Amino acid sequence: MSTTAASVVDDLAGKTPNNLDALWMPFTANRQFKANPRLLVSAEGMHYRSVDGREILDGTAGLWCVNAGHGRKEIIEAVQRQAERMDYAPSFQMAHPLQFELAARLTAMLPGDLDHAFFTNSGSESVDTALKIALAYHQANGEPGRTRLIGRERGYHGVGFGGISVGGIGNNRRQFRNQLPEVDHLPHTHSLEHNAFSRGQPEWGAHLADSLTSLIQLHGADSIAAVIVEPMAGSTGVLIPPAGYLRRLRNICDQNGILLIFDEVITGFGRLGASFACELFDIVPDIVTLAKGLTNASVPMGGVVVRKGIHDALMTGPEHLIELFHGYTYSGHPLACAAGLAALDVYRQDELFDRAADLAPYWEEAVHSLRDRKHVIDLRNLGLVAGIELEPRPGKPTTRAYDAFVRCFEEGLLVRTTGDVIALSPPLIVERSHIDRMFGVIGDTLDQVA
Ligand code: PXG
Repeated sequence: MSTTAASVVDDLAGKTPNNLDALWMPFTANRQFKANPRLLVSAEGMHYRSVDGREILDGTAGLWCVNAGHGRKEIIEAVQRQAERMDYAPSFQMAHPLQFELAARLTAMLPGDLDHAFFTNSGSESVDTALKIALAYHQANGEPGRTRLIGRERGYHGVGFGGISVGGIGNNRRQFRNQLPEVDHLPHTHSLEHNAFSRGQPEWGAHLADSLTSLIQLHGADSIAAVIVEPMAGSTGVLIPPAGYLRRLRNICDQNGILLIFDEVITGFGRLGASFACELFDIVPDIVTLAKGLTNASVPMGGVVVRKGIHDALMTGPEHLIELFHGYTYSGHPLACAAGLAALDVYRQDELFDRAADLAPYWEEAVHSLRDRKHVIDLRNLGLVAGIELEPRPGKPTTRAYDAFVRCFEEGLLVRTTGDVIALSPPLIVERSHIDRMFGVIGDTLDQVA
């Protein structure tokens, strides 16, 4: 029997490979994982199937990205069709039609004059691109001294050097040490003392945005290029912005000529029950970074959307010269664009962003039903996101949440943990019955975990 290259996909779909050694896995305890691997081999709708044939309910939309659920036929067909028509087109000084169409449709979804999209292949690349655009903008705008970048403690902006510099997660920085020099951080907004068990946006904490004023006093407004925040911090363990906080940041940035970047890699595409966080909070940032849900995660893709004024400030000088010395081989890759166009269609046709908003109250009740379960010290929710914070084991932080994650997986539920927080972010097609099952499994698991 002749084997085709494609049959490799089928051959490997049902077994654990003999050699796990050659692969160095990202953000994974490699040795621990390989001693007891968890392999997923197929996915449809709300479920994965594991290599041992078990159905796993997806409580995390993969990694916050499969917003329309798995295996969407519309997306598969679009990618297949494009793969057959044209695999790749050069992205520098050449183009193909799909990328213009996707840029037009994407920018039409964003508020205000967020009118121009630059494509990347990941959230990390989107963040580094956004930071570079901010710097280039100020230079073009006659303020080359604006070079400082402000992030936030506990922020996650991917793993590029720009992203870890403005990011505020110690572990992601410590091993590498050498980072962008002119960076400072706002305080994070998490407070168990004031906000534990809040529903939706906590009341306390808008004043924390005023720390930006202190940083402006410290460094001088004319040295600061941009502030970058996740409108809702996901990776660090689901920190919901206090009511009024983002508005204050916007105002302070406006008063001081500082660009505001919303990193919407997680919050984009319906996650919070609105198209984007900027729509939900009615705030127009200057730059938005995207990835994940842009293609429903079917093909890697990211994007940066900027306001007209930023774009136009760079579209100056002789027309034969490149305006921004930045880009990727795979910027606007044809397969990614096909996937993106199809994903946007699916979101619209299935009205998934409204669906997330409609389900959010039920979700909130389910989240807070865990209040009296063992180890729970906080519950947080917004849209279809939840954070369940556990009391750390004395001297062994993160191990309790990790044990809960492994047990949930054994019970057929995929959750995500970060530190001692269990984070949930299901596909937006989730049904009430799935929600009941998720919180049932988690509640029982917490009672069993030591
Ligand atoms: N910005 C934000 C806000 C993110 O959440 C990135 C940038 C980087 O994206 P890429 O595509 O380069 O990974 C992210 C990524 C988790 C988790 O479980 C979160 C992310 C990635 C993997 C896991 O919290 N966010």
